[in-house]
Amino acid sequence: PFLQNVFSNNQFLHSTVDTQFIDENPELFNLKPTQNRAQKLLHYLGHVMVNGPTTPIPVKAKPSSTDPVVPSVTMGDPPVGFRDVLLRDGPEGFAKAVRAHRGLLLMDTTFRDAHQSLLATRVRTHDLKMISPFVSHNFNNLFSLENWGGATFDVAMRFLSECPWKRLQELRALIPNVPFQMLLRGANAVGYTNYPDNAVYKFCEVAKENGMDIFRVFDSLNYLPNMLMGMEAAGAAGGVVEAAISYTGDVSDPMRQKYSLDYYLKLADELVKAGTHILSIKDMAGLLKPEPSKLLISALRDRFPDVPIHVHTHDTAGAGVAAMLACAEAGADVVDVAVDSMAGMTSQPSMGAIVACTKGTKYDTGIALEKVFDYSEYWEVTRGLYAPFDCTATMKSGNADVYENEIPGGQYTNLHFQAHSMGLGNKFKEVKKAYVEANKLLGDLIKVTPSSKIVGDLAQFMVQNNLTRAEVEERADELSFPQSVVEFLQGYIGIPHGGFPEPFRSKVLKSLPRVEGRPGASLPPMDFKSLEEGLRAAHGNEITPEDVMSAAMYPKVFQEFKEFTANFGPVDCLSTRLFLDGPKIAEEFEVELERGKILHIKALALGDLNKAGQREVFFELNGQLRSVLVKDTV
Ligand code: 3PY
Ligand code: ZN
Repeated sequence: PFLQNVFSNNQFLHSTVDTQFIDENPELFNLKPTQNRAQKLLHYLGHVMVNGPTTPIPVKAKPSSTDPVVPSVTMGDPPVGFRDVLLRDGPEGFAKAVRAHRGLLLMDTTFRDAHQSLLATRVRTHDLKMISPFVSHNFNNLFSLENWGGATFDVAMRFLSECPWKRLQELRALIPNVPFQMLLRGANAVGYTNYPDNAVYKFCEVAKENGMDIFRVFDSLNYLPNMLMGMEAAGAAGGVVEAAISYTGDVSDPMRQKYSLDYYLKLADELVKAGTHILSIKDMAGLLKPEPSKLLISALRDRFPDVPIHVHTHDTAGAGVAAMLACAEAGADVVDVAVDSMAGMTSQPSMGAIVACTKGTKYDTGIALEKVFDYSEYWEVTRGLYAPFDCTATMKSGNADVYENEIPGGQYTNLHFQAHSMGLGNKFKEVKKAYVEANKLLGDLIKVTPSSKIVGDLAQFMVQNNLTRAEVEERADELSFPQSVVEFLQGYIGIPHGGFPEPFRSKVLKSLPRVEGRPGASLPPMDFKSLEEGLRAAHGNEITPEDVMSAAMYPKVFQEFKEFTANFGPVDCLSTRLFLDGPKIAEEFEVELERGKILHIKALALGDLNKAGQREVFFELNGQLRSVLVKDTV
């Protein structure tokens, strides 16, 4: 924002003001030197040229050198979409319109879950913005675009050095007609632990103000009190509440009855009774085959004829398209897809496949297949820029073993990658087996962030220490379990369906305290005022309400992000190739700092190593010679 200091405040400059005016407006003396964004970016680029990228690179692969081409977009305003309905009729009217819609509706996950599952959540705002006008003009028939929440919030700051709120604001400005959807981890908001209730309420309020429309609220144990709190927070903010039941097991298997059809229907009853606008089934591991899809969705359809049903899945086994078609036939209103080149494996099923398979039927999506091809081509080339993070470096196909291990999409990719990067490709099987055993030890949990991480931590602990399930059970009182496991047993994320496993719990916890009931209920409220004051003291007066929320969710990550940008400037303005790889010598390029403010940069030369272990890197910036001194740490 424009600084209203004594050199710029109109009232101060042009009228006689008294000392009271000065007293009441302390920002008049906010005299920080003008930020030299250009020089900071040169510092960043020089740093990348000398030392490589600042973000950790898991795969030994370079970003592709082919730059994506954005398909052309017609001039003028984008066509009317479901967001126009939402703005006009509010959440209830929107839900009615969705239910009344003929044909199958789609949510596009390309901007969130698809890259969280395939590219370690690394897709940058820069590449999302480029294709946004095309989405707005050609995909106005979407139910929603999932573009926020889940892991994106943390990763944006931690690994991409960009502000998640700015992403939301910029996408909102470019896509006014398609509802935006986010994944809210209930009482865990966009983090991994329970936050005080007022933090979740405030988070939803600020998200809604910044353009978020639909809040998919889940709890990793389907723990109803946590879910209700998240739903109330989203509803109080004026958002569309989409309560999501996390799905595990197999409702069509008589041998797997802990999570039976009846279990899901009873939970759905509670969520509908609590007033959810949309009811969602969140199949985070991709366990819904066509048969259980039919059973579950048709039972929900019969029970709640007026509530829109939205199904989420992952294509890990390769049966995602078949399952989503079965859901549509059983009465689902909306299913989740990702654009073809970002679909499949641990991501969502392919948009093009669903659009093609339903074409001309009563489930026709109304989406033009040629536009899907254009969209997919953009993402295919863009995906090449993220080669250093792409799971296909090691993962070559889907795997139906997910029906046994029930590992959620994103975690499946992570565990696969970890095993392979340690040169232990054949260990993945062992990790998956241990995951199954760890899940049994913990009483057969719903597994999704953060409960999936707890099961994963226990599995890793078992592999590392070469322990079987029987040995863990036997020696539970003497082993030092991972902290996440202990805290889970203490009740810090809620109570699992069927209660805690005994005698395992008592043996592990001994006299450690146990949380009674909903964890957030016993947390003291967050003091936003003092948090904001602390942030102003640390980072200056330009702290926004959005920054306060970032710090509330991730205090340390936010601080490091602020320090990074104070040093290296707005790196989100750089193209992804420049961000990850830096420019080549003699390369000329432009960087748009803000609308109309463009830097012309040429990388000239890398100097020799000096005695202090530094190199001078030479650039031309808007025709003038500039250099930066960078410590060579390679
Ligand atoms: C998340 O919590 O980030 C998820 O995607 C869960 O499926
Ligand atoms: Zn998912």
